[in-house]
Amino acid sequence: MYRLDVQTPRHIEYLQTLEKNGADFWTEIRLGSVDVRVESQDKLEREDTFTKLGIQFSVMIEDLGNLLKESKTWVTKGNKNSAGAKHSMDWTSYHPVEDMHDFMDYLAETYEYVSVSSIGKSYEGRDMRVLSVCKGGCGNKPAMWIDGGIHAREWVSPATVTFMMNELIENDAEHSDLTENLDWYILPSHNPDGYAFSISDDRLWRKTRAPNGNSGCFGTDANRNWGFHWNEGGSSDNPCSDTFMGAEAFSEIENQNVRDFVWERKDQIKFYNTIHSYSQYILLPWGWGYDLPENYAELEALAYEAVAELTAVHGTRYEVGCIPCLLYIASGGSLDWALGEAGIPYSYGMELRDTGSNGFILPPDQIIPTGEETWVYHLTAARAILREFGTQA
Ligand code: 0X9
Ligand code: ZN
Repeated sequence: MYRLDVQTPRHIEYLQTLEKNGADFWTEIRLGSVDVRVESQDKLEREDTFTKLGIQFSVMIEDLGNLLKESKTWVTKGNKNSAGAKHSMDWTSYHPVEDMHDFMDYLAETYEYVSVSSIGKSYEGRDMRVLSVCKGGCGNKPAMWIDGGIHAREWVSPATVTFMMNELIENDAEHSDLTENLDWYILPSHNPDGYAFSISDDRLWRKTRAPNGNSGCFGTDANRNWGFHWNEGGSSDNPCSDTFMGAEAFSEIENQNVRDFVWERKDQIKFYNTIHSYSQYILLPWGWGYDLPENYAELEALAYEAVAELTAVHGTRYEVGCIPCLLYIASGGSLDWALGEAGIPYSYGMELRDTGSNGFILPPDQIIPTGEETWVYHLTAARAILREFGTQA
């Protein structure tokens, strides 16, 4: 994996040619920092071209092949380590979505204020399950929405989301104001088919898994498929591209399922966070362009407050900013829809660890520290939501 410093339109043109010829980019092609995978047999030739074109480069991951091989040993399936264990989830390895669902079932069986519901099935027929955490019944308090795994290969996202479920509920006594005064809706896997495929076949798979007509290519980028300013830039109409927007807005059943669940609760939900990796960014709307929403200052203030607490946990630094300010234009993203269509005021995206040393292939010993700091981010955000929308005396 190379990290390139892209400076001119000529650089961009060259990289676009590489992409057309099948090169795997881990970021969009844009001015600034771009991460790209190079096959080892092409190494010298590529470096030569980078130098000729004046593209500065550094090696981000020396031996990705080896890291990918190693990452096959990072998944545990249905293994209840200790006798009498109630579920097989842990945060020292990655798990298939079935283990996450068992864990959610365990929480729902154990705590009367926790329930699990299926919001529909994925294209391949997997359940999409949301955990609802509502003391005294759902629907009477301001609510928090968290989802993970909209992009299949970003494994630390569902791992972190389930870590936070555990913290929110099993350690409720330490922060019971959060469940007394708020409802929580948590979806660990927005794209269970893609996630399963990234475990079984292609560790770097990003999209959903529905076939795209007779193109021979599969999957839509579920974070380019939402119906607010859909197809307004930063997405592709090529069904083989990793940022394929879909044949139309909400073509993906997974997106329809999430849309319908959130829409029904749109007046209740005040905070929406869709969790990705990597880069250590808090992403603010809009993704479709450089315009800023009218509540941008409030969005930014809450993010900075919560990031300060996140950083205090393990020293991890995050940047806060609008999507094109930090990354690139990306239309059809879920957080744009959450604010622009559903009217959820505090709508964010988050790119978890790291900044590129492992990228998407984050070693499992980083799940717990990532979970701990991301939890504190949400704890702080939740208290800010309570300050503004809470009704308790
Ligand atoms: O490109 C994306 O979808 C996100 N980055 S990632 O590397 N995780 O794929 C950025 C999301 C920008 N968010 C929205 N447009 N909503
Ligand atoms: Zn992502």
